[in-house]
Amino acid sequence: MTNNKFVLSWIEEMKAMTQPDKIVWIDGSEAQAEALRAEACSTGEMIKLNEELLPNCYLHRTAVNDVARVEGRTFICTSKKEDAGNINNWMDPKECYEKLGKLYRGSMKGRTMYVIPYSMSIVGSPFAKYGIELTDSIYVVLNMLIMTRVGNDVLEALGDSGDFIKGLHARADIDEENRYICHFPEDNTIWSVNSGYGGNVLLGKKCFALRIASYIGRNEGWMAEHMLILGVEYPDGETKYISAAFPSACGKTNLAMLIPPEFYAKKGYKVWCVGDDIAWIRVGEDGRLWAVNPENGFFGVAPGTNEQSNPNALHTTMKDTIFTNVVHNLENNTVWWEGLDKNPPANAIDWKGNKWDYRTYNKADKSTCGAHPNSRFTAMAINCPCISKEFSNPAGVPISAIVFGGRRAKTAPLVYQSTSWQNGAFVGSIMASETTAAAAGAVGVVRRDPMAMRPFVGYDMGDYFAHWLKMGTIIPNPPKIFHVNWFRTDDNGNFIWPGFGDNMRVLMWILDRCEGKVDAKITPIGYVPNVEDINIEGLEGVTVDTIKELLTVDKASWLEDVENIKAFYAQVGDRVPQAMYDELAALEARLKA
Ligand code: OXD
Ligand code: MN
Repeated sequence: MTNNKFVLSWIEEMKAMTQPDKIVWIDGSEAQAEALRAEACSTGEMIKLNEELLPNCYLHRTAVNDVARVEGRTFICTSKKEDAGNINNWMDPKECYEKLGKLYRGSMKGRTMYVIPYSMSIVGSPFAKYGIELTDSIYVVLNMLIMTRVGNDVLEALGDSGDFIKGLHARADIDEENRYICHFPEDNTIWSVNSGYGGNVLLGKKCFALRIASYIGRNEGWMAEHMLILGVEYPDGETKYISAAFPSACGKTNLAMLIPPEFYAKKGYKVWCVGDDIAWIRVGEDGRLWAVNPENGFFGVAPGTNEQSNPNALHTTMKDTIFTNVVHNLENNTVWWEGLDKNPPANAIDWKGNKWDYRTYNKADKSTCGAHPNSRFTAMAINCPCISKEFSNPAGVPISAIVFGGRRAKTAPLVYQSTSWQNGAFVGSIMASETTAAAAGAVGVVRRDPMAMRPFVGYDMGDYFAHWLKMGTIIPNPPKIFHVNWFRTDDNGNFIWPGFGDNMRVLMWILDRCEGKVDAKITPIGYVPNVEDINIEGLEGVTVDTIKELLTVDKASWLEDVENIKAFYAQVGDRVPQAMYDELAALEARLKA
């Protein structure tokens, strides 16, 4: 497959440690993928679904103790602890290699090691970075074939170079106590052991495209961000692009695939999805920021996805998809999940592989769900009805606006605009989400999640803030930075804003601001829309008064937040740039004025 001595000697070393019976190189061909699917079905690792209703679709169940990313067992292994920072777990690289080496030793005996050469971004493009993942899981191979660009052309593009990310994954015993997801940014290496769950084992995604890439991006002067990218096409055919960061479980995939409200659709507006999770962003020759989605597919949360919430995602999953931990509908050999429709199958198997009686389902008790709340679909981006024609453009798309968002019951207004790049980076650094509380109206616990990157920055968070500030000095024509909150609630705990497709109304204000087409009101936190500038035409139940309520800036709750931010900055530690403290002090002063 290759004569690259860096690749071959590393594989030899990993082989000696893990001792597989054989090694199979993944070439990206359909014939090989088909043979692997058949093999996975023969062992029960995957179940082939109804070929007529869901062509080329499969179901997989993980172990019951292995259903999500494990932040507590995720480590950044830099030689100096302070380079990983206080927010990350750290392990000494030498100690980590030794510890995990013991877990890997002989773990592939009787098994096959698959070698997956893959590219994040278009092979050969200026954004492209290459990786090789070694794994003993066919499920991982088949997911990587959807999520990344895999095959011989990657090896050709790599040539003799040693510049690739070395990923090793072994299922071992799926032992929770010995599960580790470890990153060695100084060695371009990722080691994952004792898990089979996507976020821990599809090493191109969170591990490479965010944690390792954020480290590389800092050194090389670009950004790897936890952002969707979407394009809004105007009736005259021009398209403007927005990238947006939200913490996990805030509806990123839904926003990325938004269906315009009828009011806009009738006029000819369209929304196109470039990416739903990760953006790699560079300064282009024209001085603007340009972004690509380095992935090739979507690893989306299934529950709650339906014809109303996200028809585009649902249609994307109708073929060539791997479903993980959803309900197996035995009536027609298809799949089901909570929130898909109101017809749970009568004859079904739940995500744990047990017979499931939907009548035992109780919304308040997650353990009665048929599909795991974090069950997933792995689907091809090109199967998405609203995939952007720029999805495969190696140059990426120019970004007009960066949007940050969180889930805040009271504090953040529907939308506000920062006053500069530095102020916008500050707005990103104070991003937060509240856990949804059980009692109606009660406000949950605030988790600060800067730029939605808390679990994904591959180095010190303070240095990451500094990188954002530094980027501001090298972008001649920077995008404007905004913050949105779709989740404000009334006194009874009900969401005030309808969300979903109607979020486009807010995006249009954002784009109008970028064009200088609309005025705004300055407040202590930044620019807020004039009430009449959020278009509510055709929106039932939302009045000018509703918008007024959604746009209020409550100084008392912001001052409370300021205290929480101070505590968080202190936790991040002494590398938080002075400019961020200056922004915080200025915010406090404006709130108190
Ligand atoms: C994801 C996440 O899976 O952010 O994308 O958790
Ligand atoms: Mn994500």
